[in-house]
Amino acid sequence: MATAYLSMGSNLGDRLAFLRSGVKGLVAAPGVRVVKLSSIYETTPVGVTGQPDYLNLVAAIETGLTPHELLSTCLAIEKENGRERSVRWGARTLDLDILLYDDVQMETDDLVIPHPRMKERAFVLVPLLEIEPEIVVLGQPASVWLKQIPDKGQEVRYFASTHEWIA
Ligand code: X6L
Ligand code: MG
Ligand code: MG
Repeated sequence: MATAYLSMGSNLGDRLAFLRSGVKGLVAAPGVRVVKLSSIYETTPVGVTGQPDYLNLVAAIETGLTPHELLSTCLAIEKENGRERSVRWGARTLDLDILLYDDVQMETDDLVIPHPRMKERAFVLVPLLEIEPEIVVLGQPASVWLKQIPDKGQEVRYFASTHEWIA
C-alpha cells in the first residue's frame, strides 16, 4: 500500500459540487481509500489569468494502485465530471493531479512525480500543509517551499469545510 497526495481544482460551473463529485469518485474507485481531506480554498488563477477563481483542496489517499493506474483513475474521474481539454491551463470543471506517491520520483512522458510545479503553488501547498504540516517535498519541508513563493497575487482564502465529506 502506498500513501499518495492528490490536488483537486475546479473553476467552472458549480465548483463546490464538482469537488464533492470528485471526492465521491475517489471514494468509489477500486484500490483507493481517502484518508484525509483538506478544507476548500478559493484561489487566484495561476498560469492563465482572466479565468474564474478556483476552488482547490488536497486529499491524502492510501492506494494499492500503481502511479499510472492512479493517473488513469484520476483522468476517468475528470472525464465523468465533464472535463474538456481545449485550452492548456484553461478553465475546467474538475482537475485531479497526483502530487506525491510515497517517496517515488519518476519522470515519464505522461506522469511526473512529485508534481513538477507543486513547490511554487500556494494553492497546492496551503491545503497540503493543513493536512500534513511536517511533510517534506524534494528534501525540503513544504512550509519552507511555501515561504519561498514570492507574494505575487497568489491568493489563497479559506472557503469551506469538508468535514462531512468522508465518513
Ligand atoms: C509561468 C508559466 C508561470 C506557467 C506559471 C502555473 C502554468 C500553474 C500552469 C505557469 C503555470 C499552472 C489551477 C490554477 C491552473 C488551480 C489555481 C497550472 C495549471 N490550475 N490556478 N491554474 N488553481 N489557483 O487548480 O497550475 S492551470
Ligand atoms: Mg492541475
Ligand atoms: Mg491536471
